[in-house]
Amino acid sequence: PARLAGLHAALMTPYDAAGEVSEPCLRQLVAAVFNQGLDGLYVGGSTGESLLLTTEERQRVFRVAAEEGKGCGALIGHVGAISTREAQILARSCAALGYDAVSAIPPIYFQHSRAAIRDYYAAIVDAAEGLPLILYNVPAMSGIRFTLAELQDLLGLPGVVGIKQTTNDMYQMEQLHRGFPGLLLLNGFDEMLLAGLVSGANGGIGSTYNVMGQRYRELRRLVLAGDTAGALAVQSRCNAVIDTLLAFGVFPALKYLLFRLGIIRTPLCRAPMESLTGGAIDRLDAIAAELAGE
Ligand code: NGF
Repeated sequence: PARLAGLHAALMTPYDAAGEVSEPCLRQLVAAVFNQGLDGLYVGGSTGESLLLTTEERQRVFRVAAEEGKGCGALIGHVGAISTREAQILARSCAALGYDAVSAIPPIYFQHSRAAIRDYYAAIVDAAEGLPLILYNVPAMSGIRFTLAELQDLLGLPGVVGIKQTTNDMYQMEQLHRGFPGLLLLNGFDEMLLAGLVSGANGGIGSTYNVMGQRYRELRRLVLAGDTAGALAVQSRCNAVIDTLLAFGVFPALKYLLFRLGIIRTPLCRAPMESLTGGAIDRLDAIAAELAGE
């Protein structure tokens, strides 16, 4: 699925001052992401705080992103949930809204067997009405660490076309690349995009693409042109920013940048996600000024 390869922003969810999902800000953010020339949107993932939203809110975010982003690039809807039933409801929404693909974390919290996890993914494919499914492998957050053989089993399910690999394990990335020709293999950690691309990833999905989309496009262009040293220089510029974001909390810090860039109106995240602490503001203001000047 060539359309799904490339660089997709993991869309954030902006709120208004009362903490409700802000449709106008969401529309502005979608437009801002596509203005950076990115290939698509990953809607309602970790970055979208999806597990802190109600099912209705997640559906609203899907709808607004589709209304604003349709025709601008690929739309991937993250439908992962604790229950298969909720994931299926969300997958049906994505299908009805004309998304290009759905994606899902494995079911978390309860310790399910690998067979139950397989059934969960098969049920999502079933509900997605023909949309392809991209597995979301994120052991640091899900607590579920798949072996290569277990991933092979899931990738063999009808309808599963790819995997979003959010791990530091570049050995497994290369094994996926080598073992599954034609697999849609998307890098998860932005700070390792270069490593992921040279290990076989054919694109990436990231939170910091919301604000540094042009840098990541340049990085990928350089990799495709064979200029690894040039790509490393761009990765280092991205990582100098990411170091600061990680120090203050990636999501609140990113929201603050979007706020300073005039794209969203409040930098709030939804509790229990913490808000920004005072000490972060000066450094983030400097980053916002740097990004605004590019
Ligand atoms: O936030 C996480 C936690 N990962 C994202 C991305 O892989 C997934 C990554 O961009 C994502 O954004 C989503 O599902 O919405 C990091 O935030 C970034 O590399 C900083 O570490 O796994």
